[in-house]
Amino acid sequence: MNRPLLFISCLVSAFLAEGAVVNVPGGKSHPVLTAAYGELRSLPANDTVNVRLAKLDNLGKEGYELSRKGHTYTLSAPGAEGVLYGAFHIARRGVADGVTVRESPRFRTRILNHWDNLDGTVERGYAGRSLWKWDELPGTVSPRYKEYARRIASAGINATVLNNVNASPLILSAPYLEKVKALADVFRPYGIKVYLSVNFASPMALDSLPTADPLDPAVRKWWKRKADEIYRLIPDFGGFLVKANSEGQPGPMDFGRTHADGANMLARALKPHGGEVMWRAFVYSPIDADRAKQAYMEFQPLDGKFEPNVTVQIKNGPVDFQPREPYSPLFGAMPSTPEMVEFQITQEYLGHANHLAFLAPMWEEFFSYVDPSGLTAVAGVANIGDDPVMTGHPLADANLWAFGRLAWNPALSSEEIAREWIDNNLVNPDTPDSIRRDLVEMLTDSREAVVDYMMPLGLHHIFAFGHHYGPEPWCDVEGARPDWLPRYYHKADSTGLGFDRTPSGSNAVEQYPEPLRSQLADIDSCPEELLLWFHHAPWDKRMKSGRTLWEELCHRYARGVKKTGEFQTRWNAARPWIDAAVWEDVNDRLVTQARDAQWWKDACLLYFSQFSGQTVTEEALPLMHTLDELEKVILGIDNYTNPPASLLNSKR
Ligand code: GCV
Repeated sequence: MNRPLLFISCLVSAFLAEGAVVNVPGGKSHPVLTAAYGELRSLPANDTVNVRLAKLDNLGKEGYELSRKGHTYTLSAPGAEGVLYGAFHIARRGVADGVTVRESPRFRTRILNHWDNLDGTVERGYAGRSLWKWDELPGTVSPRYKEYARRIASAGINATVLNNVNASPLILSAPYLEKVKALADVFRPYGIKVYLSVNFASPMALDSLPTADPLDPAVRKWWKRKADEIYRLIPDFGGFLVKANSEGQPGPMDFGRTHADGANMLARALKPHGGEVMWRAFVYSPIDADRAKQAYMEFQPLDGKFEPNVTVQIKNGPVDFQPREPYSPLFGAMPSTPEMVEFQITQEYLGHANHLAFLAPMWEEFFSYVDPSGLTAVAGVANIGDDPVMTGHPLADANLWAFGRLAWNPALSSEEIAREWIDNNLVNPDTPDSIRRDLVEMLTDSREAVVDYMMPLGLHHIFAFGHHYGPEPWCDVEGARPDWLPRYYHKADSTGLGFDRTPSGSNAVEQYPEPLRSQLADIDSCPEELLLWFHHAPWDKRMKSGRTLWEELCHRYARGVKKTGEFQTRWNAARPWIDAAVWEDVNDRLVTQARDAQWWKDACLLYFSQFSGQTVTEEALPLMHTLDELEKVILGIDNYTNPPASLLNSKR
């Protein structure tokens, strides 16, 4: 078997066959319908698809109804997009014989955020360079743009922000807008709208205005003209994503204004064209308040002050995409303001493209706390680059798929999504059920394994400085902001471990509604997964398992390492059923993951044992490194200096 690793791989291979019989209604042509019919015709020749365009109760323009009798499908949809999504549903063989399914997306906007820079680099990208070849555009349009569009549309994604939220003003210059138009033209037939991240100081940078004050008439006029210019080129342009007054980015507060003033000014410029603003709530400054409290403190008082076409985009957790965080308390706290969630598909904090970490369980967990009906949209920071499989780790493709599927239907389970992806993309059709089951379990266990070997029990942000890959709970960088350093978060001392966010500490718990607030504030009712997020727990605290906190910590680190060994065993067993190149690639990465898990366990347990005053338990032995050795490792983005020999035993 040598199938390309694509969501729609069955379609791609079917291009070689004669193609299905597709009966379509007459009438006007539409670019999305043309693409949809193309997808349907590339189904196997023994399939027949009857397409009907009809108004259907309770189905929006992206919805569809689909039934199958043997090899004959009936696909009805009110709009072209529905036909396209229905076509992809057939392609993934998602409908049983004799059954009728009705589908429509839960969220209006299902959007990727690319953190791609105009120089071709990708911030927190681990899959090569940017897919967008800005130097060649608009003259040369790479075939990979269409491949990308089909691929994300097949997962149900309908929008994309092309550039980094740390935005270069240049993206709004006339030559770049021509490039953006070329991409929008490729994406349109796949139902994908283009958005741009904008730099709030663009009027100053591009046209030398003396200010970017959102209440200044000349600034308002500048943005209005810019919006008009964009819509002349791209009539269905989606709008702007903005990171303002965050990590050094300019924003309205530089001019004594509020986030609402800034967002509303942009919203008014876009409104006549039907565009919208996604304004990020990822803000924190080096002030006394606990970093986990700051987004709420800054944004909650602005509830009701935003224009209707502004949505506040909030990261899933209150700090920054950690392997496990509680949900951000801003969700549900701004009832008069549209809110959307930002997930991170790229694995900045979960082992980059080296570690298997299937993220559907993390997002499923989020939706178990946050009611999807309170959200208008879902964003995912893309894990896409120009490497051959686009996502670096071949199994990270499942995360892109999971993001799209959960943005379509947040009630789907991680198991269902994993199975769907494995069946359509990973294994060949003769694969025994037991192997499929093992692979599903390997995926669905993987995120918890990462939590265990990196940051169990609610520990967070104990990474090496800067690139967020390996462990450095001891990290100290002269002059660095305290809230960028691990000690700020783990607060290990002789009495215990963890960040006290109860009323006796930072009182971050007060931002959560009752009864959750009281549950989190009480050390005995706080879920153990979040214990050290909310509490400075004593080393001898008795856990549910009967172990002390210290013993439980050892147990969880050991369990994480053990899991990485099991992944290798399962992967070995699946070898005959998987494309050889994909198997080899993943196998190498699993070896690296197992090495790193050991490294995390040794580093964290040896470091924390200095405070607990206890030795590492039997279960967490052997230790392959000494703390001295590990503290001498100077981590770099792609390498490290002074590695102990044990860290060199890997191909990556
Ligand atoms: C795009 C974290 C990341 C940054 C990122 C930022 C954000 O701090 O480390 O690389 O910047 O989040 O989401 O804006």
